[in-house]
Amino acid sequence: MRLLFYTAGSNAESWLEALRRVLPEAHIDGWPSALAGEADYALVWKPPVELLRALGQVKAIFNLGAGVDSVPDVFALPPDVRLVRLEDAGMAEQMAEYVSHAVLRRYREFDAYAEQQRLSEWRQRPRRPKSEFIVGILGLGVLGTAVATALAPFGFPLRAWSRTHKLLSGVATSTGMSELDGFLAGVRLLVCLLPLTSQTQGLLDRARLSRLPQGAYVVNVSRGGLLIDDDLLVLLDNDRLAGATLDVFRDEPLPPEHRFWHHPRVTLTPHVSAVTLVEESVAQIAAKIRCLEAGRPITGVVGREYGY
Ligand code: NDP
Ligand code: OXD
Repeated sequence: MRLLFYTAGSNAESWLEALRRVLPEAHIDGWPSALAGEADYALVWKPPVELLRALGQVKAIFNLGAGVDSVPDVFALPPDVRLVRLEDAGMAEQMAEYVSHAVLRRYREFDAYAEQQRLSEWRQRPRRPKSEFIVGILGLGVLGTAVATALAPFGFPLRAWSRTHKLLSGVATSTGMSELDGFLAGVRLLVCLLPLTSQTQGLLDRARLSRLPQGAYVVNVSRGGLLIDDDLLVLLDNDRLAGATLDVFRDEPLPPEHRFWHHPRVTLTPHVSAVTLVEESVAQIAAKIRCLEAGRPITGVVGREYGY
């Protein structure tokens, strides 16, 4: 079996070492390779379009991440080639940690207490009614579900929005564009866990963000392209929104001149809310390759018509 491997990241050696250990029978070529056309499987992160064009009859292309938006021109891949994404692979727990922290920080007003400490001010703030602190999750897939499940024991009212109808105990669900405005109304903390697709690109613009109540918070942990940066900044500047926690950006690394860096209402992290774990990911991909070789179906195949 021949694998073609490529990552735009800096840890190619860790991937290759893990792959050789888990799939000792495989012959692994790194891109660029004259043998790309003979590969049975391609394992890629942010591949150049030339790599995809060089592939022959691959049985599957494995994306080394959950989001496939960095695979150029997904729609141009031959329709019979499966594009497979990572499903959880250790990211759900990380995402649950990150978002729980963001929610508890805002609800329990830890920033206000930090400021009080700076001023040596001993003052107990009144407890805010939890029933009014509605957390809304855009995207109730693998990661959105993990976040909702982690938040449920705290007792926040939870809402989630997805493309197709979903049922999750303790979560009020809604579906599709016609229900989006109703979903946003009343959400005090909005978590974005949608994939970046032609349907979701720029979804969080000024009009949609303005549906959130005065003083709401935004947490974007999926892709920067979902959010219109300038629209968010206007709403933060004019006190309409109280704060944003951003892990993902249109341009990464975030350019030094971007206003997000120093905005008092923005907290940012460098795309670390859920990092790809090499061992877990390689184990998942190897298990799927074994299924395919045995003629069994696999999950995580990207639906080309929706782009995720
Ligand atoms: P899933 O595919 O499991 O879930 C995606 C969810 O979004 C589903 O609920 C889906 O609806 C919903 N959705 C997709 N398109 C639309 C639409 N047009 N309208 C409404 N809902 C929509 O993905 P994951 O949960 O695994 O990952 C989500 C994203 O998180 C990834 O695409 C990636 O961009 C990002 N990510 C970020 C990381 C980071 O470190 N910051 C790490 C890992 C992932 P339905 O359920 O109906 O299909
Ligand atoms: C992913 C990511 O999509 O790391 O997996 O952002």
